[in-house]
Amino acid sequence: MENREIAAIFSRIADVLEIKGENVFKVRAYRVASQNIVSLSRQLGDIYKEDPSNLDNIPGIGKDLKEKIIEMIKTGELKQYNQLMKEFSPGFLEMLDLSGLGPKKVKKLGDELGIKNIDDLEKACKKGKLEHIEGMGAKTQEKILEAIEHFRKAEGRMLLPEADRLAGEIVRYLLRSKNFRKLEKAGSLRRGRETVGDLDILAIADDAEKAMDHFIKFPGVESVIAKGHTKTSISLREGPQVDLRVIDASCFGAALMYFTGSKQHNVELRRIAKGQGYKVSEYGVFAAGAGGKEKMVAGRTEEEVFRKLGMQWIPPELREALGEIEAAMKDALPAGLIEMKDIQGDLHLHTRDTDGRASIEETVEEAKNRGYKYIAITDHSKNVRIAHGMDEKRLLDQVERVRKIAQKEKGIKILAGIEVDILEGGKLDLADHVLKELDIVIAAVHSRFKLDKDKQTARILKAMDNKYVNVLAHPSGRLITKRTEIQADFDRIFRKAAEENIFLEINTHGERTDLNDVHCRRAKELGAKFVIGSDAHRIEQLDQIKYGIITARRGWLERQDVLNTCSASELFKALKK
Ligand code: DGT
Ligand code: CA
Ligand code: CA
Repeated sequence: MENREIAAIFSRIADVLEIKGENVFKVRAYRVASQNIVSLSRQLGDIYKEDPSNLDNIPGIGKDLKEKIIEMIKTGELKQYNQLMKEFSPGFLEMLDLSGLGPKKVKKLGDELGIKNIDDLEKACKKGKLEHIEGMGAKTQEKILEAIEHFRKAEGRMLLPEADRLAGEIVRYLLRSKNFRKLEKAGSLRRGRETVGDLDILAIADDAEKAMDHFIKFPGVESVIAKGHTKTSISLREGPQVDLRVIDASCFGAALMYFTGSKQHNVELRRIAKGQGYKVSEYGVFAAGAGGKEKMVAGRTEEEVFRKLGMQWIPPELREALGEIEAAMKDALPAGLIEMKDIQGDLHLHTRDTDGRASIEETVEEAKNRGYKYIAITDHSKNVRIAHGMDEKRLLDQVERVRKIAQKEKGIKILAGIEVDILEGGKLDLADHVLKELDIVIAAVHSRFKLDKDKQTARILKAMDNKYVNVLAHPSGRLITKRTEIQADFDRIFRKAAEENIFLEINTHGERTDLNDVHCRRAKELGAKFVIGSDAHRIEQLDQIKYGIITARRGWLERQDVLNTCSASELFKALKK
């Protein structure tokens, strides 16, 4: 069992014990264990194999929990957990996946209204039954309905990073068989959509039958949906379906294009090909030959197919039928579409001075390991109380420490910054005379997401008037499955950003990827510039920046549109206002 599966079980046990009204210390023990396991850099199974007593060194794991971990490593399950799950009707615990609903509320809904699942809950909310329950009310009810709507939209779909990780595991597993000559991820994952339905993998194999036999033995398999020579589908314990297709090398490019999609892109492409006298399918590009017989004229590689159709090769992230085909025919695709290797540094990072895990020094070390030329330390301001946000005095103290560390570092520039809250009326949470001391000021909305459109727009525009603001962080405020975007006139915000030399952030923390692809493309049209920030709260989260690159690419952004692709000296120039 993987660490994240073990951590998920402990976290679910904590929830369930809380619903059952068990001792708070016991509940907390499971929760802490779960969190600590998630942040381990090695697999528990490996630690155990090396020497079982090393499990004792993991913080927050006592004798009892250690036994349970060993049971899961050895048997792939936990009896206590299976037993606990039997005590609840199916669907009841699913309510815990709704944003804003914790164990306490779920228990109350069950006890007082007899609610058994999300459908019950939705009905109860619509009838106004939560209004009279202590600690809830009309507002909670509204929020729950919204959470349900979000949940339904995302149901059955994974977030991109999760899909990417799973597909990576499967491909690594498949490669252990010497049978595969080529493996490619296709579908929405290859296009980099922010959520992914099922996983599509294409292969060239020496022996298709053996390849499929190996595939269905993947350790994460729950069931085999259909098994054939050319296509086999499995479903995974973690949820999604995976389709593996074994393709003939002679038409691999055509198949890869077809199964990358999107559907709309395929339709448009075929229409244009038809106008040129070609028929395009997953088997290749065909032209009418002698005697009315069709002749295959391209298909081995994608490049070959696009060339035949008189187009540039289109990066998968752009294949959404949003003008990319026309552009490719005119040689007008973005020439320098941004890539991971263009990124020179990360300008949105938290430390343990507020709600991050790492010290400033550890963060700097991590950035150096990545070969970054610069980073910015940007903790929270005081308005974000749960994050232990800093007031002016604490910030100035941090700046002093950052400067000291910066002096000692040769290869990397360390910027002193802040992620300062935009208060309800548009004022910033910290005084100008302190902001003035910083190298970078990121302004962000973290509260009052529900203001009406005029007020919200005015609030943000006013914050952008502050002459020290360099970046507007996660401008739309949405979380993919959990929170809709704020109501605001984004065109006005994007125009103002362009005028005031304020960079719009693509924030890659958790479910943000905000700005999203559509906003990026629009903002670029309006002349705005961007920055991609990981907003990491732990050092491993610096990795997330790669998903911001994908978003930027889907938004047609090029290297020169993104601030943190430039050299350190250009960076300081760009931030001077
Ligand atoms: P997903 O899985 O919902 O996130 O989205 P996709 O894009 O991966 O869609 P999926 O898995 O149903 O199919 C993979 C690709 O195969 C899709 O992007 C385009 C192609 N495809 C599937 N069905 C059709 C179809 O009926 N017509 C056309 N033209 N292409 C299709
Ligand atoms: Ca798919
Ligand atoms: Ca599929």
